[in-house]
Order: sequence, then structure tokens, then C-alpha cells
Amino acid sequence: MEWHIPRSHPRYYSIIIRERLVKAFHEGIVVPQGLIAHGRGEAFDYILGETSHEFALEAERAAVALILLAKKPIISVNGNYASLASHEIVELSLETNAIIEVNLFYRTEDRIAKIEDLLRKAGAKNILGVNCEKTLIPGLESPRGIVCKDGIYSADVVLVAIEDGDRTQALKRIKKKVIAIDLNPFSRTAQSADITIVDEAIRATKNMVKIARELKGLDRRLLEQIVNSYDNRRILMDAFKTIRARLEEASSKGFILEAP
Ligand code: PTJ
Repeated sequence: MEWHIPRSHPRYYSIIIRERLVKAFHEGIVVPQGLIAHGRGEAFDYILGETSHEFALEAERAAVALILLAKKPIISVNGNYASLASHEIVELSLETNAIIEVNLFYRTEDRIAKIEDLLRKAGAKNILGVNCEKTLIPGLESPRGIVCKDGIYSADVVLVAIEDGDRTQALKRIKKKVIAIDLNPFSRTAQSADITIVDEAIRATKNMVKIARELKGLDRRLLEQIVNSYDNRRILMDAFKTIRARLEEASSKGFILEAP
């Protein structure tokens, strides 16, 4: 059933995004657990004021530089990320020559095919899914650890979004550089990634597309400077400080000026 959401609703955008996920759930792209994960993300985004803070933009810039420097960068896509940001993912992949790999926590071949199809319709050219040669990431129980041999398994840099913490840690163990988009800075993913983007996945990916257009003509040395001067601990500290400052403001006044 399709609901009519009036444009005048103060939370119009947020409700439209929910509708997108619910539709994707009915189509078998998003799992029910993905709807729960989205709610958790929304709560953090609400606290953060639903905006891309400076710490997120800095992480996004370093992430794009790292992707542009990589030999084989992969954008790992799950049900939530695909249904939220298929067009932005494709644009990022085209701007940076990154390969898209559909990689699922609740893995079925049927879901992989549907997500692949969704991304192809959005214009994806370089995509791995159902038809790749498979192998296993050590330390992740099958079938969650199944990846493409020519994709994540042989990548040097992997971007994950809206992911569980296990996968990031397993990728780190096999020496991948991991970039994670995760609104929850407390999460295991956020804590164990090399570059943690504490930002909403659609906003983050849009920002990264813009940044890629700016950075892709740059000399490698300048890209290396961006990556080498990046400090993920400081970025995480800034994210926590922002949460604290917003909670302090709210708890001292009983309201917050920039309420979403
Ligand atoms: O499609 P599948 O089978 O691969 O399953 C995907 C889910 C999302 C179900 C799976 O990866 C999962 O269970 O994830 P978690 O452990 O719930 O973690 C999701 C993390 O992403 C949480 O820390 C959320 O706060 C965060 N998150 C949720 N929505 C967004 C988000 N971060 C950025 N942007 C969002 N839109």
C-alpha cells in the first residue's frame, strides 16, 4: 500500500526515506532487520541535527583521496545502502573507478540478483554480484563471509555502509583499508574502521561524489598528503564532542535551537 505524504509535513524527507525502505522491504531488497537498523541510524542522525558536520566532511575527503589512490577500491553494498542511495553509489563508482560489490549480511542469491538489478538500472557499469567467482573471508561464518575473488577479496580499500561490526573487523584482519559510513560512532564498525564517516549514508555518498569531482585531477602526492594527515581518532572524538555539545545545550535549555 502506498501512503500519500503531504509535502507540508515537517518531517517530509525523513518519512519519504522510510517509505523508500518499506517499499524495498516488500520487494525483497531490504530485510526486516534493515528497518530496525535504519531506526537506530535515524536516532543518531536526530541527535546530530541531520547535517553533515565538519568531522564528517573531513572523513569524506580523506575517504575519497584513499579511494582515488587505491589499486582496487570496492564499494560494498547491502540492502539498506542500495535502496537508499543507488544513484549516489553508482555516481561515486563512476567518478572514482571503484567496483561495486553486492555483499550481504543476510545473504541469498535472490536478494543479490535484485540489488544488482537495482544498481544496474541506476547506471552501474562495474558491478560484482551473482556471477562472480566466490571465496571466503577468513573468520566470518559462512555464508556471511562469501565475497567475490575479483572484488572484496583482492581489494586494497573497501567502503562499507550501514554494516555490522564483524565484517569490518574481519576485513581489517586480512589487511584491507576500511572506510565505514555509520551514524553511530559507538558501533564496532565505527570504532574499527580506518576512516569513519559519521554521517547519513545518502548525504555522505552525495558529498563524496562532489569531493571526487574536485580531487580526481589532483597529483598523487597531494592525495597522499590528505590521507597521511588524516587522524580517525580525532574525527571520532569530534563526533562524540558534537553529540555531547548538543545534549548539553538541550539539557541546559530544555530545547535545542536547531531542532530537526
Ligand atoms: O542487507 P543485509 O542483509 O546486508 O543487512 C544489512 C543490515 C543493515 C541489516 C546489517 O548490516 C545490520 O544488522 O546492521 P547493524 O548491525 O544494525 O548496523 C547498522 C549501523 O548503521 C548502525 O550503527 C546504524 O546506526 C547505522 N545506520 C543505519 N542507517 C544509517 C546508518 N548509518 C548511516 N546512514 C544510514 N542511513
